[in-house]
Amino acid sequence: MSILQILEFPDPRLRKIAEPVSVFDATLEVLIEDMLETMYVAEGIGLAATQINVHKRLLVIDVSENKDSPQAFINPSFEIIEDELLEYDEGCLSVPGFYETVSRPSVVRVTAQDKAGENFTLCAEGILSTCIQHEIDHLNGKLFVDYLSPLKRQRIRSKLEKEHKDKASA
Ligand code: GNR
Ligand code: NI
Repeated sequence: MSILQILEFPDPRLRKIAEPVSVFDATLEVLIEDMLETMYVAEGIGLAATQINVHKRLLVIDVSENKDSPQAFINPSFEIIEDELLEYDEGCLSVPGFYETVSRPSVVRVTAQDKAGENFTLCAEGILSTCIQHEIDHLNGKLFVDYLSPLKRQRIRSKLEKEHKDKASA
């Protein structure tokens, strides 16, 4: 298994729109395993393929306490079930060190394929709902900072750009 490098805001590759997965083979299974390992090492609860510079519609999630419930969603989509909004303090492995409140629909019905290409659907609420919506945003080139004010987003951008510059010259 391999740990993959996670792109960081404002990397323009995070803005690419991912393409549907059409081949369900051993290569896809390896990619899922590598994404899960990368997510666990980074201590995230989700990871979208876009974040590791693979522009395919694929994401992994584990919102369990014991980190023993990995889930992969391929070609995922969702429908809003409950118009009520849930506020959550969101973070992102591609925006390290920043947490801001984002409101999203509280309950969604998610439809996706598993690694064998079988369709499944589930109803998500709470952190699972927030996380799946956050990950599907990544597949569409969207980041949680896009929901913040331009001023907040610019501050985050400047700080991360400085960190990247400092790291590059260290
Ligand atoms: O690890 C993560 N935590 C998190 C917390 C609140 C809302 C969304 C997330 S997802 C994030 C991992 C990540 O960046 N996934 O794209
Ligand atoms: Ni993220």
